[in-house]
Amino acid sequence: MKSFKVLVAGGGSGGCSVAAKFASLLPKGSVGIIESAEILFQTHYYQPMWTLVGGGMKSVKDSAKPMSEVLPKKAVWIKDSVASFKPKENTVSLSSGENVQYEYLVVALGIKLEYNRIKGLPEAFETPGVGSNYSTEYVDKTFQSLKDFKEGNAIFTFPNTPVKCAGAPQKIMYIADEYMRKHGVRDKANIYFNTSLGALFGVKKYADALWKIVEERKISVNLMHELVEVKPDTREAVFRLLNKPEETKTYKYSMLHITPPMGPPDAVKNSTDLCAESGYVDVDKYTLQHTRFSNIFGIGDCTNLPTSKTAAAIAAQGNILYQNMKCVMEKKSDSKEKYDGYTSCPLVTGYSKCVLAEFDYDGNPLETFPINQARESRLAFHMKKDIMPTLYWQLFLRGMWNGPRLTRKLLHLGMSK
Ligand code: FAD
Ligand code: UQ1
Repeated sequence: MKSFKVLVAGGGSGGCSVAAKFASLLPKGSVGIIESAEILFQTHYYQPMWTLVGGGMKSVKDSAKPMSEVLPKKAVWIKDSVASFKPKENTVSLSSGENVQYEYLVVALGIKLEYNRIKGLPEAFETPGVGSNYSTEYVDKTFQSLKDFKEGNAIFTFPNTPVKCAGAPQKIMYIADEYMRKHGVRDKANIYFNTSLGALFGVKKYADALWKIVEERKISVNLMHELVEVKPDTREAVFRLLNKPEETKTYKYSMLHITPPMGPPDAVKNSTDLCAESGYVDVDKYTLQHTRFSNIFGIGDCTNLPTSKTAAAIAAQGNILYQNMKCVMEKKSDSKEKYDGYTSCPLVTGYSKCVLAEFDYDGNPLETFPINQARESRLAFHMKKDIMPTLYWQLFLRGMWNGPRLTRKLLHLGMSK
């Protein structure tokens, strides 16, 4: 049986960046990464770019690099998928039937997209007007639908589950609004944000700013609306009204952008020793250590950390995980490093502007720059579009970006948390 000092399950944002940290610390071959990414294409995607792909500003190709280029060279890539975890035996079972043993395990399997929980999907993606920025398969359809749009309803949805990047479902709506204005069809469009949530955004400071933007741009927000069915033949989308669960409301669409329901990966959900009741990896919200197995840690979208699931959050989590796991490995008393829930969402509001939300577990803003980041800014847009991709590929994935905490402290002359 293969055996590793540190085994990392998943080679996405969290898995790759944490594996890089441990691969630098330990001798060659000590770190194993199980990553199934599309056995044929073996690609790592920079998912935050898909918002820009949906708006025609970048291509899917721009968001991709071969997995072999990004995974740390000193680590061993196990090209298989995790079937289940056996934490009591310190092993992971693979789909091939093999088992892999570990001393320390990091779980970083991301979140699962569940398009098929909506009646009519995924088939409706083959019909005009329906797209989704959450998948490489459907993101080009978003821009195609925008280009084809002539008149009618453009509807943007938000599911009744946790999601990754909770701002992304509305970013594409602001981009679409600007595109339609530029192309002279905005007068003939009704734009709807039909969200399952009871708020436009979880943090008041940014929600207030976004409400002003939707009002200015004449966008209709329908709260507590969950998409349950797409009928491509009649171009209708059916929503369950969550405050009157027996009732549904049907909207005609010319364009429909779908954010799918999401859930924990099967391998986590089915390993009851590993997951919380919600099905996500059960970790301590401050240390990222598993609540029952001291040699297991979790990071990113697959965990039950009560913060907004983003790569920015993972940048901050990565260093906390590394410090705390290293302490356990060296049998030192607990490290003092505690994760404060830092997360960030660059809420792109068009083709040149962005509201840069940054906040902690308590919803307190933790802004990097000494300006009011709830105001739309060109600088934030430039950072999102032109700086973040390089930072992601060159620093973050190599385990060398732990988020903007130090920059924030410097720019606030040490007065910020
Ligand atoms: P992932 O990066 O998804 O990695 C999980 C990995 O596990 C994948 O490589 C997968 O192939 C692998 N895997 C899954 N199951 C198995 C298995 N059984 N066996 C082996 N391997 C498996 N974040 C930001 O910070 N800023 C943004 O602006 C932003 N915008 C976004 C816009 C969009 C449209 C989307 C989709 C996401 C956005 N995000 C943004 C969120 C960010 O991309 C994710 O939160 C982040 O990539 C999650 O990292 P992860 O490691 O948890 O999961
Ligand atoms: C960030 O650290 C990060 O991770 C690499 C992102 O993902 C792409 C982000 O979108 C953002 C906004 C941050 C936070 C960084 C700064 C400088 C605010």
